[in-house]
Amino acid sequence: MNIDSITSTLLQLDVELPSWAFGNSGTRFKVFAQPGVPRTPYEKIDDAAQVHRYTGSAPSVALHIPWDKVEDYAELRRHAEQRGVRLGTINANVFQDDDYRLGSVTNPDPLIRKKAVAHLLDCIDVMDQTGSRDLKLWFSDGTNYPGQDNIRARQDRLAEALHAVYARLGDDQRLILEYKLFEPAFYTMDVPDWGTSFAHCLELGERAKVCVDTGHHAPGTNIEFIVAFLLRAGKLGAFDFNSRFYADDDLMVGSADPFQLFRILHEVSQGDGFDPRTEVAFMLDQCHNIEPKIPGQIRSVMNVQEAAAKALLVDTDALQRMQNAGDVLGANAVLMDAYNTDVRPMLAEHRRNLGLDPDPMAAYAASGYAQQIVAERVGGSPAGWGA
Ligand code: AOS
Ligand code: ZN
Ligand code: ZN
Repeated sequence: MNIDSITSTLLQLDVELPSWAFGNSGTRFKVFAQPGVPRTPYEKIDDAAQVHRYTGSAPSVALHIPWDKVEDYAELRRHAEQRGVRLGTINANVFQDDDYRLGSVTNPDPLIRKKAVAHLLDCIDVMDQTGSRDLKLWFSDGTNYPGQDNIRARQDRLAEALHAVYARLGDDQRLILEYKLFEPAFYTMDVPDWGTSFAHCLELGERAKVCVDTGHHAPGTNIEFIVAFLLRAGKLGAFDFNSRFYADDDLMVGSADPFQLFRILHEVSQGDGFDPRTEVAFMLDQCHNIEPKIPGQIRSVMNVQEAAAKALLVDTDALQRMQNAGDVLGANAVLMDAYNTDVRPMLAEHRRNLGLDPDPMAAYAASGYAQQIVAERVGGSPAGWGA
């Protein structure tokens, strides 16, 4: 194995952090407030910068508008740069207003559709100031009951809104369309699966791509197939990484099923998705409801790195030989050899070479930052889900 080529690919693997991972979050049953969580978007960036400091692989932060609304985005951008990170994907939010009870861009009421599209266009204004490349769209739109609305008409309204947004993008900006099987709508979602997202993106053009959120599928869905298909078609724009046992659990990536993450990243590797020129954004979309948030993000970045290192360890020449020879067991063994390799010593060495602590979790714990934010951040209203 060529360890140098593995580590040079790992060097290029940037994992984008979600600002909302640092704020308080929970389920519809309870939000457990944690002491020391950020009170402002500025403090979320400070915390994200800690994750980058100890992993060296998380140089950008995705924002969520309006949760991360500030007066001056250029100032927020400078703040990020001073902390050694940059502002990344802008996530739009057209799901939290009372107006959106029957949908946002697919709402039967044209005035509400207009309001939703106006927000999406505002998000592009924000991107112009933050220097962000990607606008990520996730729509909670859908219906709960058969007959509630016209499924085809809702697709027409969706297409119309997407066209208006796409037309406003700058030359270097992209529209990333996320899909989700169910929730909050339970009968139909207007973008329920990768096929729907893919079809709309195809119609829009080159700069419209699909986001695969690993938690947004039916149980048993073969996500690596979707990844392989989209990469082949040049339409894989981004991942929202997280883990799930049951539904959209938003747990730490690689925790519930590290083998699935390996299989997904093997397809990324096969499709040249680790090459920055392929422009696949590797984002986390997670909430840390009961565990501390900064270490939760550090652990997640490490989980992505471990699965990526294993995927890069696959002996692709041997694999192809076995596949061509129809050697079913041989081919499977090549893949499993890579998966069963303990890559942690290699990653520790990689970090040492970068001047980082080989154990990011321990280094962060020893830094005293967790105690410092508890002492300093008293009395604010934490930002994030439910803010
Ligand atoms: C919702 O289920 C999606 O995963 C979106 O990516 C959402 O925008 C994100 O969870 C934060 O709002
Ligand atoms: Zn997501
Ligand atoms: Zn989700």
